[in-house]
Amino acid sequence: METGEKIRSGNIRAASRLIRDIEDGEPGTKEILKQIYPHTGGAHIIGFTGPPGAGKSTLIDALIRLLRKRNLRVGVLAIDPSSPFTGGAILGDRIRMQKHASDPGVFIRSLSTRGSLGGLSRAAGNAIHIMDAMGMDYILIETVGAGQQEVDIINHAHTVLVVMVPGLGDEIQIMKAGILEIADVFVINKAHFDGGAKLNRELLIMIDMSPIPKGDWRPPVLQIKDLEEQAAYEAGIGEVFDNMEKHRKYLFETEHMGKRMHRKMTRELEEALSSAILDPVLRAIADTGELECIIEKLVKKETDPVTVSEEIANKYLRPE
Ligand SMILES: Nc1nc2c(ncn2[C@@H]2O[C@H](COP(=O)(O)OP(=O)(O)OP(=O)(O)O)[C@@H](O)[C@H]2O)c(=O)[nH]1
Ligand SMILES: [Mg+2]
Repeated sequence: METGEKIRSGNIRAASRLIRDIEDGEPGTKEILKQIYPHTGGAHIIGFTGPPGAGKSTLIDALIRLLRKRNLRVGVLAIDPSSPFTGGAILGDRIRMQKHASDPGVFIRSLSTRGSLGGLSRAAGNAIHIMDAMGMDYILIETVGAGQQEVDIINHAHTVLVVMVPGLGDEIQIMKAGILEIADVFVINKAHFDGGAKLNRELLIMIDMSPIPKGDWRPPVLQIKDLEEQAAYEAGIGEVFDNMEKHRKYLFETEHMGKRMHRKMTRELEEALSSAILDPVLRAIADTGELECIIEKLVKKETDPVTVSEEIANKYLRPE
């Protein structure tokens, strides 16, 4: 069987290898991505973002269990180096995650934020396509909500959950800038802890004050009880799932799925163009040592970035 077919049959080993080969820049991976692309589009993609330690991985782990109980297949992509998925967290979390390793209906991968040549968002996009082609019903992406890079990754999702936790103070304030533009559902973890009610109130006020057009989706604010109170926690997870489904339904029943797909495709095209045009040019000038010379000249102000870019474009992008 060819790699593309193996992936479409849900072969976890083939998918892992392809993701690794893409990361390593192995030749031939683009052909496989082309082959599988027509078989994507079936998965609902959910982004989870929020400050470090807010409980994203814990929430995802509980959702995996819920989805598996319903016989739904799930791919998980973790983009946080400190995430339990990537092995950076405390032992208990790692053991919890490993439970899923033997389940063929679960495929968990992590992407490192370090040394990801050619853009993390593109790498995430490719990994999502692979999981989608594998026939996953849901793809859950975890990122720590901070910079533009994370927002770019989140743009690959259909539904975005922002996970928050009381007591983080300033970090939350920082996160609030622009958060409404990306959040479809807010989840307050450990909601009954000190500051939980205040956080809830603040989020509701923020949503009330935002100019959401009438009839459009208003992000619900869900409150999750402590993990230790197992039944209450599970009930909270059920509510998260219900709201994921509600949002999915909303997207399909309105023009919003189309809008999101437009945004997603714009992003993917930009990333593919950068892979097809920018990367080879950068590689070419790096290999010849030209890049270093250019940077030296720039540092000494012997030239400027605009002039240099024009010269490079003339040299490398001129039609045959
Ligand atoms: N008591 C309690 N602890 C929780 C709860 N949810 C998560 N935790 C713990 O809080 C810590 C952080 O949770 P994670 O799920 O790793 O948080 P995260 O948002 O994925 O963190 P990063 O990936 O580092 O950004 C872990 O030790 C969890 O076990 C909860 O509801 N109650
Ligand atoms: Mg995590």
